[in-house]
Amino acid sequence: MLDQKLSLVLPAHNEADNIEAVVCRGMSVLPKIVSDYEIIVVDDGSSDTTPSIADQLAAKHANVKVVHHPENRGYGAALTSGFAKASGGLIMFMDADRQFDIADITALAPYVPHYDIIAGYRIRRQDPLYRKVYGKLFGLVAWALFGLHMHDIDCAFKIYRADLLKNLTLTAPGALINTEMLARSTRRGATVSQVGVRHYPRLAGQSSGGSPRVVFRAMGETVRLWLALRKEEAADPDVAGEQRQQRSIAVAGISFAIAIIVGIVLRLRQRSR
Ligand SMILES: Nc1nc2c(ncn2[C@@H]2O[C@H](COP(=O)(O)OP(=O)(O)O)[C@@H](O)[C@H]2O)c(=O)[nH]1
Ligand SMILES: [Mg+2]
Repeated sequence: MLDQKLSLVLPAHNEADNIEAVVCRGMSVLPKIVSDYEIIVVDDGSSDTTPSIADQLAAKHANVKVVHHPENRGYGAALTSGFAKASGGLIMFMDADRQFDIADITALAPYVPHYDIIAGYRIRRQDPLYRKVYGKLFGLVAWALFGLHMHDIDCAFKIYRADLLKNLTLTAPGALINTEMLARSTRRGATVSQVGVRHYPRLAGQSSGGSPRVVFRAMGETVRLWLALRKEEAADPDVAGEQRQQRSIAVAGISFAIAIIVGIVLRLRQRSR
């Protein structure tokens, strides 16, 4: 049992068939792991009944809170809104689509006192093959451009120390948020532990993580983040260290080549439909 308050942030976009089960599971598991907790559902402009289900859960349970975005703003923007509302000393986030089981927090909890970030990685990712390929390519880009060595950078099952997270300036409105959080944290010297977690197929609702809109947006966000961090590092060399400063144009070239490959795969998939 951790003697801390944990804020669990659940970004939700059209998760009417999942959100209640995810919140209820959180309410049954978290009291066994932490001394206090809250669950923050971020409804990101859902067009189904997610907003009213979330409101009902919050009305019934004092530990459940809801943030509504009147319009869909994206995964990163939803996480950022949830973090702003969080009052715990630990902030965790997890997808609200039942592809993770909050019970796996038991695997992460022992590392909490020793690390700033405990990042889950999906032991056997239950997504189509092309999603796994994108995941590996993005992992390579994140290593090349931001020096991150992650098994599964976008795994939505992570615990951060709240004081670290709340002091980061997060700008990515979409899927790149995970990379941005890790890149900005590790530049401040944050320590990361990686722990395997289970992953389940999506049984209800629609996956949007591999949609062309999300993927292309993430590419744009990657370039913007790379430029922004380079600028920040140039203004404050202490933050980065020389190694990152001198990351070569060749590495950027490899990353753009990967981006082009992903673009071609997307095109071919669209055509084959
Ligand atoms: N805030 C926000 N969350 C989203 C959006 N699209 C999906 N999500 C949520 O992000 C999580 C993962 O989404 P999903 O589509 O399953 O992505 P995948 O698991 O990578 O295929 C789920 O909790 C979704 O409800 C979006 O546009 N905005
Ligand atoms: Mg999913």
